[in-house]
Order: sequence, then C-alpha cells, then structure tokens
Amino acid sequence: MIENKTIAAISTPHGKGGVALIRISGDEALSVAKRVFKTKVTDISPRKSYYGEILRDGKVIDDGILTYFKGPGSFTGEDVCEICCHGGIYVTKCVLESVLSQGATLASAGEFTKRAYINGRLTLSRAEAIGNIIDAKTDSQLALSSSQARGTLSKRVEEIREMMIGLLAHAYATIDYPDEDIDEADTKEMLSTLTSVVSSLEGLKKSYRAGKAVCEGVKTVIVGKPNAGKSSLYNMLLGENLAIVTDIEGTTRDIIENTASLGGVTINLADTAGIRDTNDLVEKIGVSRARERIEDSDLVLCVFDYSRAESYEDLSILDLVRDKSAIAIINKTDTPRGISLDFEEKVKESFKRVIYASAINTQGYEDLARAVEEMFDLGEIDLSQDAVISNARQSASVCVALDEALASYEALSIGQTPDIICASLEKALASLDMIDARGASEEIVSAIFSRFCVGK
Ligand SMILES: Nc1nc2c(ncn2[C@@H]2O[C@H](COP(=O)(O)OP(=O)(O)O)[C@@H](O)[C@H]2O)c(=O)[nH]1
Ligand SMILES: [Mg+2]
Repeated sequence: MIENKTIAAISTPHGKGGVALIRISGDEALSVAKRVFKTKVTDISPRKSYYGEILRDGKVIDDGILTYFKGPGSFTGEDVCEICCHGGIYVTKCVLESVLSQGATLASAGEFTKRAYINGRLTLSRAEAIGNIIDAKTDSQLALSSSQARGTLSKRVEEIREMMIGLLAHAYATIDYPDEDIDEADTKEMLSTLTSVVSSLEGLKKSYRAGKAVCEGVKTVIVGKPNAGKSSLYNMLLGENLAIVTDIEGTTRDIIENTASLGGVTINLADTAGIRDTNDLVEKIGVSRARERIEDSDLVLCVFDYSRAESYEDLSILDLVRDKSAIAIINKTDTPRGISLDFEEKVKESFKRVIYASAINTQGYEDLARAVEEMFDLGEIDLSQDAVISNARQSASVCVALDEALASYEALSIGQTPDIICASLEKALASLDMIDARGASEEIVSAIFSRFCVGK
C-alpha cells in the first residue's frame, strides 16, 4: 500500500493571500526542495526555517522560507519540506510547477494525511477529526474535532481493546487445555472485565447522540400559527434579519433554511408558513410543506403567542407534534397576557420543555439553548475532553462491538465453552478495530481520505 513517490501540492487555499505554502513529502523531498530553493546555508537542519530564493528553470521567481521536517518525525512520517512563497495565485502555481519539474508528483486529495495514517502517525479517527477541524463552523465543532484529532477517542478505543485482548488471552489459555473449563474464580474476573468493556462501549454508543448533534446538526423546524413570531425567532436564533417579519398573516410561504449553533448543538433550522386553513393557493402549499417538514425533522420548535387568545390552530399544532421531539416556545412575553391560563397549562402538559420568550428582545435564548443542549445530551459531555463518536462509520463499529461483547458476556455467564466466548469477543474486537482502521479495507480508507482537499 505504501507508495514511495515524492508528492507535492499547494496546502493553502486557492486564492490571493499574504503567503502560500507548498508542501513536499517523500524520500526526495529535501533534494527536490534544494533544487528549487536556494539559500546561503549548505546544511539544512530539520525543524528550522531558512530564508532564500525560489527558482524556476534557473531563474529567480520569488523569495520565501523553507522548513524541513525529517521523517519519521513529520506530519506524514516521511521527509517533508514546506516552501512558503508570496501568496499570489500565479506565483504559487509557478513555484508548484517548479517543484513538480524537479521530480515531485502532484498529490491527490488527502494524500498527505493518508500517508500519515499509513505510516502510523495518525489513527483513522484522528485523521477524520483533522478533516472536521478544517470543516468546523462552530465553537463546539472545533472543540470536538480538535480533541478527537489529539487522540481522545483513539485512546479510549485502545483502552477497551486492551481489555478485550486480555480477555481473549485468558480464554484462549483455557482452550489450550481442552479438559479444563474456565474455573469459577476466572469466570468472575472475566465477567467483571467484560462488564467494564460493555459499559465503556455503551458510553461511546450513547455519545453519538451528542457527537451527531454537534457535527452533522439536528434537523429543526419552527412551526406555529400565523404571526406567532416564528420568523422573528428564526432571525433571533441566526443572529441576523434573514426572514421577512411583518404583522401581516401569511408573510412566510416558502421554507427558508439556515444553520445556527444553539447551546453547542448545530441546528439546521427551517422557518415555515404559519399553520392555518387558507384559501390562498400559495399559502396553502406553504402550510402543507410545513406539515411535511414536521414529519421530517428531529426537533420541532412550536411557537405560541402569549399576547393573543389561543385559537383552533394552536390546538391543531398540539396534535401535529404529539409524537415528535418538540419544545414549546411561548413568545411575546413582553406583552400583556392574551393566552388563557388553561391553554398555558395544556401546553405545559403536552411538552416536556416550555420556554418563555420574546423574540424581539432575545429573551429566552439562554433557556432554549440549555433545553436543546440537554435534549441532545450535551450537558453531560465535555467536548474538549471526552471520547465522542462523531460519525455513522464509528457508530456502526461501536454498535456491533457492543452487541458481540454482550453476547460474549451472556455466553460466559451461562457457562458456555471458551470457544463460543472467544468467537463473540473476536468479532467485537474486529469491529472496534474498524474505528481506527486496523485492518480496514483500502476502499474504506481511500473513501475517507478523498473527502480531504488537495494539499491536506
Ligand atoms: N411584542 C412582540 N412582538 C413580536 C415578538 N415576536 C414577533 N413579534 C411581532 O409579531 C409580528 C409577527 O412576527 P413574525 O415573526 O413575522 O411571525 P410569523 O408569522 O410567525 O413568522 C411582527 O409584527 C413581529 O414584530 C415578540 O416577542 N414580542
Ligand atoms: Mg413568518
């Protein structure tokens, strides 16, 4: 799998900037760099930066800085040279061309990181996390991916793995002496270790709810009767006046969508037409889309108007969201009460979480953020320290590992033979190993790295 070609690419974004960085990795990295980059110093030492001139076809085209990282103590594990030049689009392209003309091959998407993984510098989950750092758009996405990139998840996986290997060694030792069953003391000890394995795996499995809410985001829809303040709430959550707000009923028709961060949870937020019976054809379509969107969402924010008496539309909304994960928002609490105490009580009975808000002065924002955080288990997790599963691939591995660990526990506790106990444990281990991809197929590994940009 290891290729020895020396590769190069522009690692900074395509565009005009102060500086650009061209990265070279492979056995020939230093010799290629030296043919392109002329400095007064003859001996280039690792981890030092050198000023010099950059040549193409023997002519100086720019000046800049060269840094050399000797393998295996580099990002990729190979010899790496980084040339910083002025950050123009054309000049950067010329420097890259010069590097390629001196024997380097253009790197493919994610190839530097893939080499780091192949050379054992990164586990797969850490490599994925580096991709997530680059994609992060919120504080919580950054905290989570930065922690996982430093190996928080890999460390936890390794701990569970070691427990499993200890158990397997123990059980196999018994298989080697076929006359012997696992004795009572050993069984007790193994059951206790298996309990730790199971509870660690359960913890990881559970963490996916929070990890997913942070990384992928939660499909969220705002619903309510016309003029309840849905669009105002939408704007408040996004911190921008994006949706049109008026006191004319039926203002919002199309669904409008955007992404916001609320209490650390990434919400993919949709504002909808107010739910009501209407003869206006366009509004009718809007209302039916709003109803469909409720079905399709993981979180529904139901807005009720504090300033007006409730109507049949409010009651119909209670029905619409009966089986959904929903939060009630009683809006316009800056105005005198119009809503009846009875209906308010009914809302409290129907929803586990009720927030009193005023979208025009951002009152209730913090309460809503805490409620959403709690709903998606973020309250219990320290994103910058805890091992958290953040994608479907990792989650699938953990779920299978957990099922097999439970099967193994069951087998051991009812006195099954060691081979049966080991068969489940081996499957659990193989599945867990997929997280950091010991033994993942080339296809999976390539698919993961192709998500990266060229130069990473
Ligand atoms: N006093 C007060 N007025 C609000 C509040 N939220 C929205 N409004 C007003 O209610 C009207 C309808 O708001 P809008 O957001 O368009 O409601 P939508 O039809 O549910 O999207 C507008 O005139 C808003 O300014 C609030 O919290 N307090
Ligand atoms: Mg609206």
